[in-house]
Amino acid sequence: MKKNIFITGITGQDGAYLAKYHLDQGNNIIGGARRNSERSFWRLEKMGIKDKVKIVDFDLLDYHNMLDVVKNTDIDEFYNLAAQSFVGTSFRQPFYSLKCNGLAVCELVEMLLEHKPNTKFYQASTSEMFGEVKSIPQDENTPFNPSSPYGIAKLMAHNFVEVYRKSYGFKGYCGILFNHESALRGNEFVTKKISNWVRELHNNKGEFETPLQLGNIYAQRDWGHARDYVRAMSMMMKLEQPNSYVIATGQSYSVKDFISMCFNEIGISLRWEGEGLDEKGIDTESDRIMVEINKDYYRPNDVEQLLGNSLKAYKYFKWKPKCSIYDLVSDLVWDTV
Ligand code: NAP
Ligand code: G4F
Repeated sequence: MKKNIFITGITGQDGAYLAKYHLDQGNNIIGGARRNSERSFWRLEKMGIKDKVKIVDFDLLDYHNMLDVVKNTDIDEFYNLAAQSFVGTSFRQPFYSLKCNGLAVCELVEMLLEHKPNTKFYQASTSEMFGEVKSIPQDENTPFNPSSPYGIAKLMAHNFVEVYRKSYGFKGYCGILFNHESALRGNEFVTKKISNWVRELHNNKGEFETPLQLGNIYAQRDWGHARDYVRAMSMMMKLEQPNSYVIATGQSYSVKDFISMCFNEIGISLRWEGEGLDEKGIDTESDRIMVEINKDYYRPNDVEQLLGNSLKAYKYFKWKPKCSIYDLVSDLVWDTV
């Protein structure tokens, strides 16, 4: 039967992939988008689905707007993907991030429980909640230890959903998703920043003005493809019992590894020289400096290593990723959705 799917953050990376996934399943999509001076639907357009989704006004920071949407919309599955999603910004705008990613989610949960208790709710939780990790790999039993305002806010929302699930039977599902990327990723995230630079280098036949500038290239991430991860969201929402699940590939690479993979994709191999702020990535063939370290891109605090174990998701709904890290690098460098 056709379901009514509501997606907050429909203009974001996951919003676009999730909308496409549900449209392919024959469902109706209603997307929540906030007012901007120029609302951009480029991701939905790039996916070829802009005209297939209904857009309504939705802002996490407007209580009455959220209440109006919850009370007056017929919704089977509600996916809360909206957030201030950039960890770096959360250090500069901590209270905005706490409100958007934490408090507003608690308000939303409360109003759904009161007005639409049969609606299933998905919360976009994150591996950033593990922060300074207590064990490797991380699974649903690993203690949370956030190390950014973003992580603190997301943990607040996550805990709230879990407590409401246990206390009131709230139908809240949490996906603890590790980093996932695609050609629809925002340009400020490290994978997109690297792959954009590399693609331009290729398109400009090797010419560039300034080497690629990056911060902590020793951070390690478990990077998957957004297409695989939205499938996991929908699969967990099909289960009768709500629960929380880690979604990850089980493989971790450093930012430095990722840089080399992107350059390899256009036939350039790098060698590394120097240490700390003086470290540089150099084209082995031409000896030109391609990558430099820039202290402006360091954060006050960083999550050093993320590696997820998603065996629980496999056990309960047979999810595992289809895309390899090489598929992901290729989609990013060649801008393919
Ligand atoms: P994204 O591309 O940055 O999209 C975020 C979306 O939230 C955008 O549609 C944005 O709208 C919207 N938004 C921001 N503030 C809002 C507000 N006050 N009211 C309503 N909408 C607002 O992020 P994503 O990568 O798709 O991630 C989706 C969700 O998963 C986020 O909650 C993120 O924190 C979480 N998550 C992501 C990852 C990952 O690796 N991608 C991993 C774990 C968890 P505008 O277009 O108007 O800015
Ligand atoms: O791409 P990033 O900005 O992603 P980050 O901080 O891991 O957060 C993403 O994943 C989370 C899941 O764990 C999501 F919840 C969150 O919404 C977001 O999608 O940075 C990755 C790593 C960091 O260690 C950062 O310090 O790359 C390092 N890095 C090094 N140079 C850089 C840069 N990050 C960015 N964005 N830009 C740089 O120049």
